[in-house]
Amino acid sequence: MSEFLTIGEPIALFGSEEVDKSLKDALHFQKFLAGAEVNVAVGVSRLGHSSEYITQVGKDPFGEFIIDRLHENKIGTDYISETSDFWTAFQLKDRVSEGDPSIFYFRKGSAAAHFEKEVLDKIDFSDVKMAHLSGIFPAISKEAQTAFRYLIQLLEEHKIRTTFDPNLRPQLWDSEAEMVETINDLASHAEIVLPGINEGEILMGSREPEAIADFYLNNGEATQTVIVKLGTEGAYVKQKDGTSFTVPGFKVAKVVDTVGAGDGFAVGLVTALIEGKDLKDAVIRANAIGAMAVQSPGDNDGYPTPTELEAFLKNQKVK
Ligand code: KDG
Repeated sequence: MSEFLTIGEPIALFGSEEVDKSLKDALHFQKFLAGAEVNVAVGVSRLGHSSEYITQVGKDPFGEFIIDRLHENKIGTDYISETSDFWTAFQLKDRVSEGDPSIFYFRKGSAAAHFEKEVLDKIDFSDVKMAHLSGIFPAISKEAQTAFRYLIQLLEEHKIRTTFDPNLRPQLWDSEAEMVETINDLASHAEIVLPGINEGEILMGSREPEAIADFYLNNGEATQTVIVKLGTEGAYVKQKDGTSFTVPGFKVAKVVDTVGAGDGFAVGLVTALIEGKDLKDAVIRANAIGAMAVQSPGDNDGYPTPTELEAFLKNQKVK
């Protein structure tokens, strides 16, 4: 079975090809595979590790497009169910010359939102070394959240190492209070928590990396390491034993699209840990893939092969 697994909602993404045009006015779009967790599976697989992606798609052209892209990326589809009753999600993303693009989702009541937890009973955990979870899937519906919590239980039973990215998406939650309470509860089950510096303000009222890390280190017994993503500045790491360090980010010549950088960060971290690298080297790789990700228009098409990663690490300077 696979070394890596994740669960999420896959999305057919239409990325505008017209810089600084609103989604209303843009006429030309390119279609990509997207979805935070599937991005991670793509990156892990591109670096040569076997990975499985858990979800449900609709029997529709977007669902078929997603399954084809998963096969193309050699991602296992054994735990993907299909339904004729609900559509696969899609989204529009604009192209901006500065800052983060805006995104419009068509995903409410999607096929993934109706994922049934029984599929999880089929999972073979025997070779799984790491699992990546994010706060998006539990936000899309009550069924998805129930399945997500069941998966956490199974991962705990099988003693699988887990990373958790809060990935705040306020538009998917009924209220900010519900989002904060649920995300922090889910984070308490992960060995490694990966909040973004801007998420700290919402999740525990601080933009201070150490305060964010301390919050999660005291949040639950499972959490051993917190890595606060600092954007272009790199990442701050703190561990349960009190050790802490900062790993600076890499210089990026031209930012094309910031979406997918956080998922790329998770790719670097997870693959390095699967390969037995130490935490500092894992965070260097995480920063590198985050920096590579922002230089392409799709969410995950900037993620490297092993050769591309090696070349990047050899040629780049830290910021
Ligand atoms: O991290 C990238 C994601 O934001 C994008 O692929 C879409 O999954 C998505 C989401 O819910 O925002």
